[in-house]
Amino acid sequence: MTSPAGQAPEALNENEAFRPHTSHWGVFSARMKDGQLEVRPHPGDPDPNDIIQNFPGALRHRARIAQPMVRRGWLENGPGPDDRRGRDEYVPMSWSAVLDKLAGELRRVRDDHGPGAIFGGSYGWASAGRFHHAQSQIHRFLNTSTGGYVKSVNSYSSGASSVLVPHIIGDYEDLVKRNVSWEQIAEHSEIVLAFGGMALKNSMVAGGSISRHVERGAMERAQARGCEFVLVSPLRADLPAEAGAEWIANIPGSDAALMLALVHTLVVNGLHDRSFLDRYTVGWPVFQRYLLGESDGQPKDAAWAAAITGMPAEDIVALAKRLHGKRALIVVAHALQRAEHGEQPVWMGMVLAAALGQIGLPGGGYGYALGAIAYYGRRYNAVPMPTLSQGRNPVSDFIPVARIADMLLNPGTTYRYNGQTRTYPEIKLVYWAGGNPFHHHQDLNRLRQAFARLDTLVVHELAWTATARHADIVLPCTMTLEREDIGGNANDPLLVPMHPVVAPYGEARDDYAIFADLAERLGTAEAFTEGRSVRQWLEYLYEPTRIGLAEKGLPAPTFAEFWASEGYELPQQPDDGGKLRAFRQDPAASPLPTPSGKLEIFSETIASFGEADCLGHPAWLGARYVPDDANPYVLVANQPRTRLHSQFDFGGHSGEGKLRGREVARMHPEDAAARDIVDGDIIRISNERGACLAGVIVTDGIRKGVVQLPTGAWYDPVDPSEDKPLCVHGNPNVLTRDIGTSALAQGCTGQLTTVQVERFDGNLPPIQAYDPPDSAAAE
Ligand SMILES: Nc1nc2c(c(=O)[nH]1)N[C@H]1C(S)=C(S)[C@@H](COP(=O)(O)OP(=O)(O)OC[C@H]3O[C@@H](n4cnc5c(=O)[nH]c(N)nc54)[C@H](O)[C@@H]3O)O[C@H]1N2
Ligand SMILES: Nc1nc2c(c(=O)[nH]1)N[C@H]1C(S)=C(S)[C@@H](COP(=O)(O)OP(=O)(O)OC[C@H]3O[C@@H](n4cnc5c(=O)[nH]c(N)nc54)[C@H](O)[C@@H]3O)O[C@H]1N2
Ligand SMILES: [Mo]
Repeated sequence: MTSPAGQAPEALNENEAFRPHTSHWGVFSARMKDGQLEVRPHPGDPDPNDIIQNFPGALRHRARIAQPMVRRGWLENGPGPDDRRGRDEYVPMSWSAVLDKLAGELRRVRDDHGPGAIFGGSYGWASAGRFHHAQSQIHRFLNTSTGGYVKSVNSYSSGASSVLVPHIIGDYEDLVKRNVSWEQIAEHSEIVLAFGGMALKNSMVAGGSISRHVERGAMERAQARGCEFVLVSPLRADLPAEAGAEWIANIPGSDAALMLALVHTLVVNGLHDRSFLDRYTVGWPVFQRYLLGESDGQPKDAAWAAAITGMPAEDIVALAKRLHGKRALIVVAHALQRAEHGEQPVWMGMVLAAALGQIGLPGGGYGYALGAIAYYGRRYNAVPMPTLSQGRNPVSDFIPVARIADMLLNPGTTYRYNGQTRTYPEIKLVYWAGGNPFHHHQDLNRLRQAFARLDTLVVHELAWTATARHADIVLPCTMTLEREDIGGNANDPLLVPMHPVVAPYGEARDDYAIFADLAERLGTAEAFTEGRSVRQWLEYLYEPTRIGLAEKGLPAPTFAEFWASEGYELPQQPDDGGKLRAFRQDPAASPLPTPSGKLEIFSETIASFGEADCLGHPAWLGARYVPDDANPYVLVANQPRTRLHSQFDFGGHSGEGKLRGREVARMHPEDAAARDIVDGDIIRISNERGACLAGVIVTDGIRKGVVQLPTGAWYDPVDPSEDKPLCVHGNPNVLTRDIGTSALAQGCTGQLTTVQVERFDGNLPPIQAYDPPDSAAAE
């Protein structure tokens, strides 16, 4: 191995001490003993979770990719559209041969079509670790070595809110990360109204690292102090028992109507905070005319909302009165905006909090997405975090991230996004490292058609995900426990030396090493590697943190001292409520970064875009998920408890949560009885886009008429040559619709759809998702 990136990590210490590591779901330590991986959570974590227990079974699972592979059709016929992707054979190849081929293909696409024909958005969560962060690596590689790439903007998490919030509140990060904290809830909140809840299954996770899970304890302390929690959600488990919550099981997708009726009730009873609305907001008068029905003839009152939400009118009125006069916090989960018209509940949540006059007060106001991820509601670190520079992308073209299938299927056509009319580029090559579109995208049968159109699909993966199985070139990468790194998160104080505990699986290599050797072939090695080995990069990335500590007059360990430690506690910034608190204290001196400097209940900017599905003020635009005879249930496709997305679905903890190997759906007892379904059955969930099997738990913890199936079971088509094969494993994205939230944001709408459900009595097909695809003899 000649490139600096190829140097071996330090010697591994089998049978010895546990050494620190971290993951998106918690800091832990690990060791190999007698060939077995053992993991245990960080001793300082008050509420660790079992997702780390997916590591031992996953480490050497047959689903891992052992060597570089090339799809037979691509090898034989060269680059080009091919609907055999997803059902073709693979041919193993040596690293040097496969990288020669890939470098040649990158050169061809760049020279013949320009870098604007390369899609390198590569969305996905990858693994923790500040250096081996797959997106940073791939973007840095494409920027230095191919002349750039078409990127994606925003996320599947917050596609609608991250576009909306800058127009109406200000900086998105300030809203979710420097606003109401768990410390404030424990101490100050008197009532927390949580739309979509703050499920502990979700706050298990924080991208990058998390050393302390505080959410359960904070809710417990608040409740013991007398704080009331009210959960509005189709699932009771969306708040923990510790919150002692009252559960309102509303109809999915109806929250904006409920919020309108709550504000309507405040207004007609004179309970809205007029001085707050005058001083801190713009556009209330226009909105109030809509609210009272003066502009459209329909007052948005409790009786109107009762039919839409499934909540009795008198309960809506009582809830509005209960919110008044208290330190009230309105929480809106990300999930509510991952649906058609998802902008509306996010905007209405702000309006409700403003009408209560609570924004900017400790423990009060608007806690958008609080509890969805464990880096929300925390303090920021006071020193810089190690960060790998991605360099500059010479290509300015982009798509909103969830529009990928639209882009591939409709090159040259136009679409609306954030006030612009944009044109989809013509993409020839897609390069993915660190994400799984066959996990995250909607309408997977449509995604397969989109990928069939490409010249070339390249994937770096540690396991045979469905995305890897559709690729033309599959490059096996290391998993986190096979490499050294620095772990941390800007909202968690512990900086973690991540030690490797085992040698790479098969021929797997770090993403960095793969890109370094590709860059060598493209003549850009120096620009990509800057001549550093992995260890030299870690030392280099650590330096700004060390300098930050020294400048504060704090002990500033050298890299060697940090590396020998169990982790280093960084200083944190005060929990000061951020820009919203400062704005409340002095709106003239600390205006919000919106066009008016205030909270925008009416946005001139959004109104000027003229979109029918996102007006100048929040509104009820009609129900989007209405059951009918063909599809009588609303499906909630939310985040899984036993893993992060699709990661290590083949691990032990994820497997234990399944039923006869299938992902588990939840149904209400009356719905189950009507279909002769009992607890433990296998069901078939279907609609016009596709079908999947799932196990079923029958429970009264779900609203009648709603079926819930979490994401993350690997796509497992029984016969991939069919257009709409049955997924035998329970991936809900064969059912969800691939459509944007609105012309404003074009966000992901994967959370909700409508479906049919029946008992499955046929022979149960085996799970094949983890078996490597057929491969031919080596080249
Ligand atoms: N129906 C529906 N769909 C949804 C959602 C929903 O609510 N409903 N939620 C959406 C949301 S919020 C999100 S964020 C997305 C998540 O979608 P993704 O982030 O794409 O899902 P992950 O399973 O985390 O995919 C990460 C992939 O990276 C691989 N990986 C891990 N480490 C490395 C590494 O070091 N190098 C490389 N090359 N690969 C690595 C893993 O094996 C895994 O396949 O899903 C979205 N999809
Ligand atoms: N264990 C685990 N934790 C995770 C993740 C994971 O994969 N596994 N993923 C992480 C990521 S990337 C993200 S972005 C966050 C996502 O955070 P969210 O998007 O908030 O999480 P979800 O679990 O999809 O949805 C939360 C709850 O919203 C409820 N809900 C759905 N639709 C509606 C509706 O219309 N109205 C109301 N009132 N409630 C509704 C559902 O019952 C659901 O359980 O979670 C993070 N946390
Ligand atoms: Mo997400």
